[in-house]
Amino acid sequence: MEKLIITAAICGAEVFKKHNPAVPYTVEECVREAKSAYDAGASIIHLHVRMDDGTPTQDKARFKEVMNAILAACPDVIIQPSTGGAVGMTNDERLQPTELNPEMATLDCGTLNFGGDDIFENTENTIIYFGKKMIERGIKPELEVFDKSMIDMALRLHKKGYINKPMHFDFVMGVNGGISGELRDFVFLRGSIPHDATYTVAGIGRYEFPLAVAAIVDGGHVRVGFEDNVFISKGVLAKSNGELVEKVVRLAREFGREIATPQEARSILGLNQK
Ligand code: KMH
Ligand code: ZN
Repeated sequence: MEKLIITAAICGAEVFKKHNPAVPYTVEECVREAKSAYDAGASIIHLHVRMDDGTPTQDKARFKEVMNAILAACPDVIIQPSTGGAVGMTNDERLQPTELNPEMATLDCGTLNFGGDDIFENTENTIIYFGKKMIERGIKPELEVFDKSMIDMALRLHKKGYINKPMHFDFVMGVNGGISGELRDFVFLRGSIPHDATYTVAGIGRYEFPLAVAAIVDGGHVRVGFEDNVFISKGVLAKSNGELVEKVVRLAREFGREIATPQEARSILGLNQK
């Protein structure tokens, strides 16, 4: 089996210090969390950024500052900025970090309810617009799918030339409004992607580690981090993103799966070597 790529989603846009005091807002806090995850075995940092008061932002200058600071501490790590941002942001606001020519970025493949009155809007035209920008800028998209229909959308848009192969999916499972994190649903998603595609799984909340194990044994890849889950075990807050990554590394070792370095992750995902 291929080595395991671990992605750390270190802060997200919907989780705050009131949920876990270690959620990073400042540049220094982002570096601390990214480095803890990298040192533990993460090869990709999925990145959202905040203002110092915790407000989510897609500001290009803020992304540049945080990305440069993370790269100074973790020189070979793959930084994957979010183009999802936070609910309610405009498309061009969300796309700002792609102007920094990252190796990867997320591409959200459909609209969904996002709890309460929130709607995370990604119309077909939005996905096409984002897909074209990523092709133009040489960025590999991580195709965020919150439901099976979003895989179908990505496959249709691949046929129309807006998303290149080989495709790399992220099954985000357990969002309030998306597909659940049950094993049955994991098997359904996993069986719905092309044979030459890769995938990672991001289980939300209590689904994080059970789905990590499913991907480990299936030959997929794993995303963990405060964006998805702030607990190391039931009722116990994780001290850092690194602690969440360490747990995945332990689980992977139990099942005989080795951990990919960032360079190995680049070769598995077809990114240019650095
Ligand atoms: N914050 C969510 C609304 C992504 O990073 O592309 C969207 C999200 C997905 O987190
Ligand atoms: Zn995200």
